[in-house]
Order: sequence, then C-alpha cells, then structure tokens
Amino acid sequence: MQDRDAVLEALRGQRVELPSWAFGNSGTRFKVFTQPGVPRTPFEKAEDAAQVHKYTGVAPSMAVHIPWDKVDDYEALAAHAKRNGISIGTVNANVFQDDDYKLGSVCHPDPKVRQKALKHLLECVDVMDATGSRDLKLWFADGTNYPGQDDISARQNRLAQALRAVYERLGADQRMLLEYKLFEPSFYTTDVPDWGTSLLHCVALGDKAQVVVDTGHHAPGVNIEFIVAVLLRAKRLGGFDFNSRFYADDDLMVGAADPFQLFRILHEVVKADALGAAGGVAFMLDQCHNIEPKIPAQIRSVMNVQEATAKALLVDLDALREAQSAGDVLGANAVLMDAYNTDVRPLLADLRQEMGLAPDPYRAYLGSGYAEKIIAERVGGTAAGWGA
Ligand code: RM4
Ligand code: MN
Repeated sequence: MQDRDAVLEALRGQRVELPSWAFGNSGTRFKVFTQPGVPRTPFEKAEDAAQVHKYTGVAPSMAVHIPWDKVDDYEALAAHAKRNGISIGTVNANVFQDDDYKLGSVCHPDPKVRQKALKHLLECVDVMDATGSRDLKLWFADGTNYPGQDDISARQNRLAQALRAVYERLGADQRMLLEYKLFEPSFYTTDVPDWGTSLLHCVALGDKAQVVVDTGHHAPGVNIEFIVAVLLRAKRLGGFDFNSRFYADDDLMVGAADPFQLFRILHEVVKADALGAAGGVAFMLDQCHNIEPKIPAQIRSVMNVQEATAKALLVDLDALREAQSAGDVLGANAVLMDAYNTDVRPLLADLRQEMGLAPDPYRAYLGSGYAEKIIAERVGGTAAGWGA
C-alpha cells in the first residue's frame, strides 16, 4: 500500500478539464431531448462548469469548441470564467460542420477548402492567445467512403502540410494535441484513424505536438492501456478525452461502462509519474449528457475519475514488481486486483473534507438550489446545444 498522505496529496493535485459542450443540449441523430435551464451562451456554460469545480475542487478549467463557443470578446469570456473561479482550457477546433467540408477539411482535394480549414485552425490559436489556453485540440472528420474516392497518401501529405503551418504558429508554451478516431463520419478511410498515424505526424512536427487518446475512439476490445503505456514511454501522451462507450463513440460518462479499464489506464499514468501537471497529460472529459441532467453528470464523471485514480494510486508497486520479477503470475494479478477492489469512497470523502468541501459533491450540488435557480432564470434566448 502506498503511503496514505502521498495518495491524498496526489489526489489533491489532480486536475480534470470539463467540456463546454457537456452543458448544452445534445442527443442522437434521432432526437435531442431538451432540458430546462441549459446555458444559452458560453458565459453561462462557464458558470455551470464552475459549479462542478465548486463541489469537486479538482475541475478548474473548461474546454471550448470553436465556433460553438464563438464570442466577440474572448478575453471577456476568460475574465468571466475567472470571476467564477475557473479558467478557459483547451481550444477545440471544429472543421467538420460546414458544407464545404463534405469531402474533408485539411485533406480536401480542393486547395481552397484546405485553405479555409487552415485559416480556422490558425484563428483557434488566436483564441488561445486571448484566453491564455495552452492546448489546441484537433480532431478531423476527414476521410473517404469509397475505394478510389481520393488518394490515401496524398491526403496524408495535405494533412502534414496543414499541421506544419499550425505548429509553426504555436507560441512557446502552446501545444497541439492530435486526436484519432477509427471511423465515422467516414467509413472506408479515416485520415487520422489511430494512435500510430497521430504519433507519426506528431514526431515529424516536434515536441509541442502530442497525441490525445479519446477512450471512445477505439474498436471494441482494443487494449487502451497498452497504447497509453507506449505513448507515455515516448513522451507523446498529451492528454485524454475521457468518456465511456458500449458500442462506438457513445460519449457516455467516464467510468460508467468499464471502470476497470479506467483503472488500468490510470495505473499506467501513475507508474509513469504523469498524474501531476509536470507530466504534461491533460485529463479532459469529452462527453454529452443526452438523457441525464448535465451538471450532476459532470460531477459524477469527475468523481469516477477520482475513484479510478485513487485505486491506481493504491497499487502496491513494490509488491507488484516483486511478483512480476519472480514470475508470479497470479500474485502480480492479485496485487492489482486488491487495489481495484478497495472501496476508496471513504478516502475521497476525507480528502474533500480536508479541502473544505462536502464529502459527497453530487448530493451537495443537488441540495444547493442551483438547478432550480437556472431553470427559473434562464428563460428566453436559445439554449446552447451540440452544434451551437
Ligand atoms: C469528436 C472528438 C472531439 C470532440 C468532438 C465533439 O468525435 O471526440 O474531441 O471535440 O467529437
Ligand atoms: Mn474527443
């Protein structure tokens, strides 16, 4: 067992970033069920994100998605977030919702469309300058649906060219996180389908280009902790988009479908000593709450990350290494399972009390009256939603 104080210290220092889009209305292509009290502006999204931080104490930043979170004055948005106790985090670029992008964005066969996409990516770096954000997160919907539709390697060249231009625009302390996803919306080829493709581009660019692992973006059965271990070893894991999947890119609450997988991933992070800020790994949520209330769902998600982290921190690494080097297969597995099967909720309740928080953030929020307040106040205007 790890020293209790060291575990508490590590948990106190952990940071989880919230996605602005989790607070707006969202749904499937079948139906969006709207909820009352949903934010109408990025400013109101920041207010809701601040509630999650208020009750968990470990979620002090909100990622934005441009243009969903387009505002006239990004410094004002950053100042508003700050007044509410949080900051604006990662800037997510969006080059997938414009008619021009039917055949792709930075990989499109038409140079004019590529230019338009690149311009947007560069504008996102301007936003980062205004908000003080460190990370630009890039996910491309680019790909093809039919064999022969476009040239696979020419598309890679176009991608490399655009990434290079963005990379050169980054400030000294800014980073580019390149996300991958195996399929959807394209079904024959995807231009960044896997961590290998992302890593190749990042390595070609330099240290400020890092791979981001969205836990929902793999085929069923893929061993994500293996990918995490390989990227950590190469010093190329820039961050996570945490969520849960049962089928594909479901975007459900992290730790809901497979908390054991989350624990195994965090075990790799803990072993690499990459949990704290110095590790350079951004722990972000990328989720949508279609049928459940949004702020409580984000609170629950942060708690799930904390529980998996606490269990990962409780792994007796000395005992594990001893069993591993003795070739004690069952013994080594038992060390891991002992930590996983520990009920860490009392430990986390203690931590929160030490931090001056309620032991159960979920219940504390429900009892706060905030949900009733926003339902009463946020009338008129247009509720924000996925894609707005
Ligand atoms: C993508 C990807 C990105 C997210 C968008 C909303 O599938 O996961 O991270 O920004 O969805
Ligand atoms: Mn993602």
